[in-house]
Amino acid sequence: MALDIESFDILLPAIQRFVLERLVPAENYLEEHDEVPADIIEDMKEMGLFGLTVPEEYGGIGLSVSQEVLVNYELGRTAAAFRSVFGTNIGIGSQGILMDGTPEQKAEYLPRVASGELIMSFALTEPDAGTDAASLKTRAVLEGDHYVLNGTKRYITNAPRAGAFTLMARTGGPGAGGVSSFIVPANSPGLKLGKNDKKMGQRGTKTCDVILEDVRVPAANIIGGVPGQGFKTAMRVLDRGRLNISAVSCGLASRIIDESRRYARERRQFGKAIGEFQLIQAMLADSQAELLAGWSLVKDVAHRFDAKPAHASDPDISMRVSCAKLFATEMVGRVADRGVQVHGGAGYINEYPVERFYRDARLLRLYEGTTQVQQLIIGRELLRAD
Ligand code: COS
Repeated sequence: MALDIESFDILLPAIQRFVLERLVPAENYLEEHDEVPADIIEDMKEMGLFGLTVPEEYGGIGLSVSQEVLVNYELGRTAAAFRSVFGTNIGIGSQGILMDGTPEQKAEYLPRVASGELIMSFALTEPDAGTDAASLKTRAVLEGDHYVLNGTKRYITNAPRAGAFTLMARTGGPGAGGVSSFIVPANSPGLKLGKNDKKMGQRGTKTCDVILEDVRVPAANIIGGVPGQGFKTAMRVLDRGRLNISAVSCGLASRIIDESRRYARERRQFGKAIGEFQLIQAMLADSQAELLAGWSLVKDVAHRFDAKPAHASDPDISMRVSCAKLFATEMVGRVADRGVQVHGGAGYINEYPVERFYRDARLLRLYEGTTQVQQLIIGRELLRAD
């Protein structure tokens, strides 16, 4: 699956312009109001951003993974909250249906996802099951042709905006094999949202608890129709999600470097622009070299992702995805830190973008699998018997 080259050559510059002309100027509003303006969300729908990865047959644009990372790089060059509006929709929220759903599930949900009519969100994490996702406790008990769900999901991105969740619950015994993925409509009786989480950064993104009390979901809403496959669906979805977080990290690093070099050219100390001092140049140079290394890795993994049979799992690709997430998210952490350093005291002041990006970047090393989870996945694959 890929968008034809001519159309993509129009789409990518259009997204670059949208970021530069619409999103970057709205960053101050976002920071102040903790809200993405409604007119921007409408523009996103019109541009087709909600359907970037949904195949054309379901009304989307159908980007390949290699194209998707290029788009996410551009979206990474502004505040994370803008991408977050539609990011779960085209990413972890709907990919489970796309990868493992039945033809009926795809036909019912994907066209509404692509148009932006339906926001989907991914609900895996729980109060007692974060990194150890296979230990999740939310129970789904079969009663006739429905499952009854009870439990709490935590830190669920876009939950307040979601019309439906891809939600993992336990239908069987302990461990990964007892987990199923469900499509759970947000308006199901018994489903409640907690209050919005107050976060360190990424203002404008919405996360909260999703609380399930005797929520009845048709058995037909198990993704793929077969119980016990939900953990694998979640992991496969996260493989693609983690690569996209890596691309966003690279985009953000490039924006921080641009802000830093602009400041280094303008700011004068000791009678000259601070950019003329080699100690400032050294910080910029380290950031640029690390960015180029990370971005090369992300593009390489994306090409390999596209080359494997669609929706098949491949431990080697998963390992490479984890290398990309590990390197790119740690890299942008260092770049953000240097960005603040180049700005000196100004870097600690909220009106400068680097202060916000420093806080935004911190989450990239945590969500969709911490750095330590990526190390674990890489380590296991390296030590697996040949
Ligand atoms: N694709 C397909 N299948 C996968 C897979 C992948 N990427 N990764 C694991 N699986 C399969 C395994 O092959 C295994 O199947 P079998 O039982 O048939 O052999 C099953 O899933 C269980 O895998 P594993 O034994 O590796 O599970 P663990 O409990 O050891 O979990 C980690 C491994 C820690 C890597 C996993 O729980 C994880 O990624 N945790 C982080 C969760 C996360 O990212 N949370 C963020 C939420 S979204 S913001």
